[in-house]
Amino acid sequence: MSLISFLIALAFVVLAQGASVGQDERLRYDNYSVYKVKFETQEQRSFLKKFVEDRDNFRLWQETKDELHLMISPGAFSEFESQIQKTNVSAKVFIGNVQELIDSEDEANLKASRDGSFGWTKYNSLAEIYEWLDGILATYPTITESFVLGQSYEGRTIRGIKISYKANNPGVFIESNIHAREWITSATATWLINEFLTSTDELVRNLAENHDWYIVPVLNVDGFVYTHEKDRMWRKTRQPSDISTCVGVDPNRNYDSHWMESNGASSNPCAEDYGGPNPFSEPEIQAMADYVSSNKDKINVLLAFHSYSQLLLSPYGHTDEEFPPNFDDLMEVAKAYADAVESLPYGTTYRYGSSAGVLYFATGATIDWAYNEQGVEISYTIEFRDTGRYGFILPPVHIIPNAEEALVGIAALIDKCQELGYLELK
Ligand code: 0X9
Ligand code: ZN
Ligand code: ZN
Repeated sequence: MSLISFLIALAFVVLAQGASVGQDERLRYDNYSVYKVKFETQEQRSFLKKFVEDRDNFRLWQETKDELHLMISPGAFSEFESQIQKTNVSAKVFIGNVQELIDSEDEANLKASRDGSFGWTKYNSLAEIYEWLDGILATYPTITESFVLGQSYEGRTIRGIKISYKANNPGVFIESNIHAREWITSATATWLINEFLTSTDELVRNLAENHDWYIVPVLNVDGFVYTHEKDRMWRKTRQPSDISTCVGVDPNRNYDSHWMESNGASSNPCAEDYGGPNPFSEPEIQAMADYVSSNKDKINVLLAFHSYSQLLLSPYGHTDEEFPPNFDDLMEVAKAYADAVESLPYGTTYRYGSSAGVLYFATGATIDWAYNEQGVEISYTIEFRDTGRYGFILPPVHIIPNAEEALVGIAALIDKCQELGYLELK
């Protein structure tokens, strides 16, 4: 074969497969677009979800009560169009070329890396985060304490930091980056750690010093490294399956609480919301569960950081017909967070409600397990910026504004918890 016909053949292979591997071994998403698909019936929803489950050409980005956000490869566009017509739903593009967003994120990272490694004008790698954490622990040896949740499937250490200024404080646990591609979560978690230790603001000092903070900036360490080195859009863990060539489990479906009930997770290893072969099949989730259950008497509040959608979600995830005993309090506390965010000049709004009520059925999630099985009465999933303009590839200029929103939101949330009597020592 001549070189030119080889290149033409190669181009066809690349086109047919959609995502191609770039020179640095990272998956490329040239001309992949993301669509908001509005559906009306549950039949339409299941049909569309089935349709995208097994496919390299389609990826589920996000879903709400009446919308699916789907990433489509350029090669599969006509198939997508005919499915849309067949299902009789409407679709609107909101990201034209995913690779363009990844490229500008890379550029921002490169630029920021030139003047020092760690910071909040770019997204940091796991190595950078851990190195920074070591510096923090060395600088504040009496206030901070390092802890280890355990080891990931690929053998990485899952680290956390406890910040405690005095004895007998109520405890707040923050889980972050359980989903690999949700980079804004670890950026926000590290910024909060820094604020708690360095801010001179009255509100922040009170918040920092009167509560014990347990913060795990990156829970899904293998997935996170994979998003930096191979596939920016990876969500799950990296443990291979015994029954499929598809890799990974949705760690936020893997906790042992109503596991796999009510279609709250998929049994298909290729799906983005695969619940795993059994509860706690993922070592990262087992490690997290072990840590939380042995410290549950010290944890008054648990927050799980996610993106995107600008939502506060509380239990339950397995039913929308029944509500948890303190649902009214949970709504009042969520409202305090949303109101505080709205009081900032950015104009960001948060909605709130129960997971199953506002979003969709999701079983085996961190907050439901903490609430149902560990008695943590205040537990929320917080879905950070944005609502889809950039989705997971939120430009780094958003990091500090998003983190400021989280800070005032959490301060208001904790205040409300105090008022309602949830911060008593257990
Ligand atoms: O589906 C999820 O795991 C979360 N959304 S995300 O887009 N970040 O993947 C929401 C989970 C909320 N549901 C429950 N906590 N049950
Ligand atoms: Zn059940
Ligand atoms: Zn998530």
